[in-house]
Amino acid sequence: DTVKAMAKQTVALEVLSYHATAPLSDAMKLASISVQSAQTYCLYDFSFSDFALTDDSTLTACIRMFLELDYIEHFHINYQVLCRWLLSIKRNYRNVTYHNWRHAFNVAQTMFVIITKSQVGNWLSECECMALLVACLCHDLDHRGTNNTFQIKTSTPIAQLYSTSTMEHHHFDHCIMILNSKGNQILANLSTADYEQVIKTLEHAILATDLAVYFRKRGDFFNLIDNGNSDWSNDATKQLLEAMLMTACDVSAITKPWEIQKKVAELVAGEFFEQGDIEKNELKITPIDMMNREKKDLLPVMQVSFIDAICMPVYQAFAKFSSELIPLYEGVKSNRDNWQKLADEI
Ligand code: 5BB
Ligand code: ZN
Repeated sequence: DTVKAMAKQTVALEVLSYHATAPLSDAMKLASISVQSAQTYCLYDFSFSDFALTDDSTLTACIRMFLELDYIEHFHINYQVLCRWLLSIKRNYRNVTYHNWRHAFNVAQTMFVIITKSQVGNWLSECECMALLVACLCHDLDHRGTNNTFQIKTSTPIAQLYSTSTMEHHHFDHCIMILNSKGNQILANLSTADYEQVIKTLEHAILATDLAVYFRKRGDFFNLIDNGNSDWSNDATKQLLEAMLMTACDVSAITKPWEIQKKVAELVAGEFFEQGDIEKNELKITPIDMMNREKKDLLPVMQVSFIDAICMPVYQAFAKFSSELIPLYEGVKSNRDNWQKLADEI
């Protein structure tokens, strides 16, 4: 209808004024840089962190992941196109405190360890695994540092387009736009069938990063795990597995060594407080505690509830799914202890 058409036009104009793919010259420069070994970047470690890496190293580390998984050969990806696509993805993340390129990069690294160390590859095809890695890199594209509730409350053009999973639909649209941009088409040499499978997986994987979708789906996943399901080969169970993998990777900062978890939690809190500031100063409403700077002492208590309500169940399920994934569960338990100790001090 007319309202939707106008909203679509507004989003398109906004995107045009902000979005740009990377220049070819940058891609040529990146393509000439040598890519270090996976060990050098610690790519196979659950305790990986991006903190010590330069921006260029985050890009070469991504190339290393594609090389290790043999996707460049297998999917006939032109090396310079991969470089340009990665540069474009990076520049289509905004300079927000948490939902920026570094977050997407870390999420992708967790997916990389899971794909390489667990038996998900027994159940998911090469196409599906590559789609999951690409989905991680793209899943928060063009995030503005404000959540779905905020889009709805302030009726942004994106909220007029999508009333549920608002930002996630936008992240997917943005992902498709970059994949279709000249010089950025990493999927150009796939067969039609493979291309369709990758796009379908990408869409449901990115949409699955909406917390509401996780809550809707997780009961079925936990039931399958608890009943000792050992066959993930049908479409419905595969899709469920993929969705849960996206959540496990998205919130994986919660599984990291304490020093890393502490720093990331500060970034998450920082972004929430910035939304709270807008709500207070511009919308003249009282933000919820999580977004209220004046309630920042509640951080440890909130992290404990976040862990109990959202994180622990998903990592517990994955620990049962594959013993190789127990370290994620151990990590979240250890961080829970640390946050609980801090909570007890208040
Ligand atoms: C999360 C859901 N929300 C609608 C209400 C609040 N909760 S919460 O109580 O679990 C909560 C989570 C409260 C505070 C939090 O952070 C304070 C700094 C968090 C929290 N969320 N903490 C984290 O370390 C992380 Br990471 C996150 C994730 C933020 C992005 C949400 C995407 C979820 C995808 C499944
Ligand atoms: Zn995310």
